[in-house]
Amino acid sequence: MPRALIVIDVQNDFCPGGALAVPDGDAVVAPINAMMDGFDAVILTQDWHPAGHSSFASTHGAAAYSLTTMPYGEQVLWPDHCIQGSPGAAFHPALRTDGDLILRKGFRPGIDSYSAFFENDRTTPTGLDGYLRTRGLSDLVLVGLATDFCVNYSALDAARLGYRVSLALTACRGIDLDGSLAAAETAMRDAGVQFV
Ligand code: VGL
Ligand code: ZN
Repeated sequence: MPRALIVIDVQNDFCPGGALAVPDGDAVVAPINAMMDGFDAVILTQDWHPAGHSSFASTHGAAAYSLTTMPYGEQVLWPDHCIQGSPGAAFHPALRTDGDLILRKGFRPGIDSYSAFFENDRTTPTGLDGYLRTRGLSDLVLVGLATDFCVNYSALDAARLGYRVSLALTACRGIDLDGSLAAAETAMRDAGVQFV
């Protein structure tokens, strides 16, 4: 079965020294680079927010990592990160970017997009489902950052859309906000996501 590697958000702001650093985030780069040749397609995603994005705590005068309610539900407020065209939004400099598709998400000012498939209202599509289906890529391996947010949401949506989904855990790292890592692993397991 045609297999795609989906590399989620391996960007400077999610690596040590970045605005929203995931602990040990840069440790995913070497294993991901090594995996790339073993797939029929490689897709990389990039978190890509305009300045003043509604997911930024600073936009609301709120504390970073606090919660707010958006029209589409609960939303964590993050430090400013992955601003379009900024060094923080660039891929980690050692990441191979010779994949087939680079998909940007989170560019609408009023809505966040953790998942590579749907924005946080869970209905606005990014277009990735159409790309994968029209290329006949039915088997997905997810890697990247962060395990409990963008990787988790992407895996759950992919499973819901009918893909065979697995996570290469050695090539993922999480943020772990109030037990979010354990909750994400349980949710993914319940959705039929395989851990390899
Ligand atoms: C992410 C928080 C905010 C992620 C993106 O890539 O997991 N997390 N934006
Ligand atoms: Zn973001």
